[in-house]
Amino acid sequence: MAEEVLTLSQHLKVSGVAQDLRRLIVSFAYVSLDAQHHFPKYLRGAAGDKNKYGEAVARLDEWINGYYCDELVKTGLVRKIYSEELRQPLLGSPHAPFIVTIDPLDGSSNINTNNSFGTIMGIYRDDLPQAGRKLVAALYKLYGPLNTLVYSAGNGSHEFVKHYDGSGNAQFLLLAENVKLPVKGEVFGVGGDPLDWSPKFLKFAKDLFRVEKLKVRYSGTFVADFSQILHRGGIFAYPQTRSAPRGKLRLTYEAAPMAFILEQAGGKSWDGSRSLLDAKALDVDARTPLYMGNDYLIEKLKKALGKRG
Ligand code: FBP
Repeated sequence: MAEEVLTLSQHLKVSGVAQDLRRLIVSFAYVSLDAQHHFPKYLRGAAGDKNKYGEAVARLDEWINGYYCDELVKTGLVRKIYSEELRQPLLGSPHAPFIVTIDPLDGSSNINTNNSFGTIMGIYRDDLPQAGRKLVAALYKLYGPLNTLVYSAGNGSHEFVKHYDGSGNAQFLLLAENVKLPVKGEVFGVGGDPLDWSPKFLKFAKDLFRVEKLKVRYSGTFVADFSQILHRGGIFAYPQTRSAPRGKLRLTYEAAPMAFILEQAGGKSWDGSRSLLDAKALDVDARTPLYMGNDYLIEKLKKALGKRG
């Protein structure tokens, strides 16, 4: 399989992605492969401090953030990094071409249970605040049974899997090019407490079983649940609730990059008023209600909530 399949570097080149952007994506991809060898040392326990949201920080959260930020700065391609784990953006090379947003470890609650978790990265040329439509690329890394990476540079969304080449070196080989959501959705996952959802949303969710005959797939890791939708179609939501009117997931670090990848795969995203790619937050840590999936299901949701936008 290794001979005739494109590597990530080759795919970026034949896709005509700009050289500086190719170098950044490839650098991150291989750093993310190397990072995994270090995980076991940081699996157990909390780092002891709290992050900017007052949440206990897992040791792996802290280590991955430090490792990725250091390696991204070393590329010389990044002038600023906004990280979910950093109180202030990290400054890199002043004249470098890119601004990076990163959720270094998405799915922290799944570390100790050895369930899938991942990393989400957004890449801009202009500084924030920006709407997600200004992304030049987005990618996510999924540490699951397979070690995969999905990227889009506005040229469709493409999935790569870690594999060893003839010389025993880890490579990212093309697994699925220009992935598109299946026309008919099969699965759905919704976060938050159902008893805290709005009555209209609760009725919509019941219809996903009753009318749409979808199956529940919810793991507690956004990138893993997103991967279900990307491959099987359906809808993922972390809705606004009475106790959390802005939902849980964060616009800059999680929603915008994943909405970029999703819309390149033919899916639609929504925040309750607009596409998540059109939402803009002055507060880089702002949370957002998040709905992502097949267009017909997002349209059905808008109707169920009595919204048009
Ligand atoms: P972290 O960034 O702290 O991991 O929180 C994000 C997240 O883990 C998402 O990956 C996931 O979709 C959601 O929280 C799960 O939330 P809940 O535990 O409330 O179901």
